[in-house]
Amino acid sequence: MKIICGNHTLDLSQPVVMGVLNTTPDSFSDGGNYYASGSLDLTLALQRAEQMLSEGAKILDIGGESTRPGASPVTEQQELDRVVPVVEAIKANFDAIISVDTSTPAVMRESAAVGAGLINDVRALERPGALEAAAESGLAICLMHMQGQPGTMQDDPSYTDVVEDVARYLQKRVDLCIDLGVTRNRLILDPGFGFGKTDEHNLALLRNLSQLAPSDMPILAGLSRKSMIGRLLDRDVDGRLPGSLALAMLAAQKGARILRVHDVAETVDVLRMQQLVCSEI
Ligand code: 7PM
Repeated sequence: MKIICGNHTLDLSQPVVMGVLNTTPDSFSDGGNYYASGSLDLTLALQRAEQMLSEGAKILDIGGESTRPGASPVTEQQELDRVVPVVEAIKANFDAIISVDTSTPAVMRESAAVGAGLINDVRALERPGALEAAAESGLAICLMHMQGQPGTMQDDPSYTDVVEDVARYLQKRVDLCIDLGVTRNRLILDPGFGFGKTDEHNLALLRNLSQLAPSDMPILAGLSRKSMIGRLLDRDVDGRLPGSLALAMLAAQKGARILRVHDVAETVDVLRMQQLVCSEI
């Protein structure tokens, strides 16, 4: 399985790691805060990028909007100011596939213009103009399922059948992309763990992961440090590495081809070990 990311081609015959690099000033979960005295410090962001790449990340995911409940909404200009310089700097220094975690058409366009390879949209291109911007970019696109809006999505998540509902939604978003000329080999699908889901919903999605996408489309799983681990194991965010690694391995076993994680070196080791054991069937 291969995915076209603008000028790059991403080989997904084995699962790969996407490392998270948040550029929001209030970000806590990637351990990074690239704001020194209020302004974005590109040198710090580049150091983190270099570290994740040396640890084996194949993709870096750059985000400028916090989807945390209660996070302050970001304006288009703020998001552009946070994301585009980081994409540009990483592109200038490293040969990496750069993903932009955005729902904003202008951020998609400007990021594509400075060398991004993938658009990672937690709103699956639902914002006005996003489908068109992503389609025209020529980049790979990750379509993620979310029920509700970030601020309130965890209030009372409800589904008829979570696996069927999420699969049907993703298929509808795929169809819209194809209608706009996006080729199938640019699309990645993601159930959106934790985005409008109870722990039982998340577990059902993980158990049935391969049912969520057509067999020619890669699945991305983002489970790293998520609050479901906190609740299921009673761990605060600093104690979620073992749970995250277990879930990364289980997701890979269930067919995930991209693991979105904060702890790159540890996850790469786990996936290598799994590959060594499981390739000898
Ligand atoms: C607060 C709430 C902080 C949620 C951080 C998060 C995913 C993603 C995120 C995912 C894809 C986090 C999330 N999660 N993109 N962006 N899939 N495609 O825990 O699961 O990192 S942000």
